Amino acid sequence: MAIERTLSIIKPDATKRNITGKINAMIEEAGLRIIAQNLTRLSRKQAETFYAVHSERPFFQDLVAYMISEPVVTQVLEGENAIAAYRELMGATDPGEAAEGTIRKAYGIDKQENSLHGSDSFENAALEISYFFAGKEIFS
Ligand code: IDP
Ligand code: MG
Repeated sequence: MAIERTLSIIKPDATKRNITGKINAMIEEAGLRIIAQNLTRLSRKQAETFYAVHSERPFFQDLVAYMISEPVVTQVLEGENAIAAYRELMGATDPGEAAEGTIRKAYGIDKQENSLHGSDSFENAALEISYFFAGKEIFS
């Protein structure tokens, strides 16, 4: 088993409802360590660049507007197989389809306001961590 790092974002629906601590508790209970964390409000440009892979999708403009509507918490998580482990802990994109015990099942509102982002591959984890944490302190 490899120790990996992944990029997590606690999204605006969760910061707005004041449940970032509850989400962090589930992350820590699952054995992932929060080794960097920052509360920030994304600019439109940052959100568009971060989600550029979805720029042709019909929900893209709504997604960007949502992502900049409130602050987000950006995090680097570390642990065994952290990338896949966090995707599993998050649950399905649509909280209505998310498994019991997942964070999206517990706290997600709908397919857009689903409380979390997690990197989906080793390559994207490295890119996304450098996008938000280049030059910033990361602990491990
Ligand atoms: P993921 O976050 O589970 O990796 P993606 O398919 O990569 O899901 O989509 C990125 C984000 O775009 C989702 O987390 C969600 O906020 C939003 N999104 C995805 N599909 C839809 C949709 O059909 N309607 C509205 N928003 C969506
Ligand atoms: Mg994705």
